[in-house]
Amino acid sequence: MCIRDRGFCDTTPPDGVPDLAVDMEAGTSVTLSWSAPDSEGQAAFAYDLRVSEDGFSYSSWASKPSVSPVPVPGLPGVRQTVTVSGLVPGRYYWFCLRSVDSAGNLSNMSNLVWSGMASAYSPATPVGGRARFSGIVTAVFSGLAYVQRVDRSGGLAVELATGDILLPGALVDAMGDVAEANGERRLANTFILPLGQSDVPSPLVMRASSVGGPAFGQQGCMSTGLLVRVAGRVSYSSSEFIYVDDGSACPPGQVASGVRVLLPSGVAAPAVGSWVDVTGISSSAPGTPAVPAVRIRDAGDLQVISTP
Ligand SMILES: [Ca+2]
Repeated sequence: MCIRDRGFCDTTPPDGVPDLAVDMEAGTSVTLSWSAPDSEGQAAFAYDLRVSEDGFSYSSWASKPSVSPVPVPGLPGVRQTVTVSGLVPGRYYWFCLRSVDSAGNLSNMSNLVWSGMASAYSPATPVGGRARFSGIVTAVFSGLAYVQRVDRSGGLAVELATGDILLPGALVDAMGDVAEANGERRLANTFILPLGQSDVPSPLVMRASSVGGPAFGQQGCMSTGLLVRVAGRVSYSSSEFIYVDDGSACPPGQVASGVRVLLPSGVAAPAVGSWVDVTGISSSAPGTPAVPAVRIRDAGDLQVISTP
């Protein structure tokens, strides 16, 4: 826009804000902060902060509601904050900040930030509740990823939306509806925010009798969703799964002693009597009730130590 001021025509917008950040989420409000942009060496004239539940583009920005009140722009570089309230728990919100100078020149969009107004997942979260789970992706199957906490204290299956591409080692913040399949919890209708890339953690070594944890009548702590490692003798073998028996007691009523290990297609089943070292996700297989199972990712997860 050209407004003549002191004899010159100002067509230079303030700089875009590159460091908009979510500082705090509390109940129905979120606190954002950013560094005040440079407007030709001066403070900008005003901010326009917008909120959206489905992201932003330059063409959609103007149709999103503005947030008010927002602070008056400070001098370039000054850190500024605003608390946005009245948000609905269980939804996620995008925020985008732009500023204008006194001639009405509108800056570029800031970086986008996302706030998931959902509580962190815990086994006490009811099915149907909205929850959030952050961690490292350890395995990706068709339409499903397994995410575990960085400290390996828990894991969760996360349904992938069409087009979601995740690699093992991805650090993610996932939010979705808590659902259950085969006795195993998962997040459905998921929104996944990638945060970076790390290494896939080492598997947690456990006895066959601990796979799945108490939710499956097993011992120990809740291990569903974790990358684990079990070793033992093959007590049952079929093209789809084997049982690995390490001498620990497993729930009765299964086809063989030990814990079930699910084989992906193309992975040959070792014969009964083989000794194996298995890495995979502590998961479950359909049944009444569902049975605990280690879900291996690929042939490299099944090491045959000896054959009969
Ligand atoms: Ca200007």
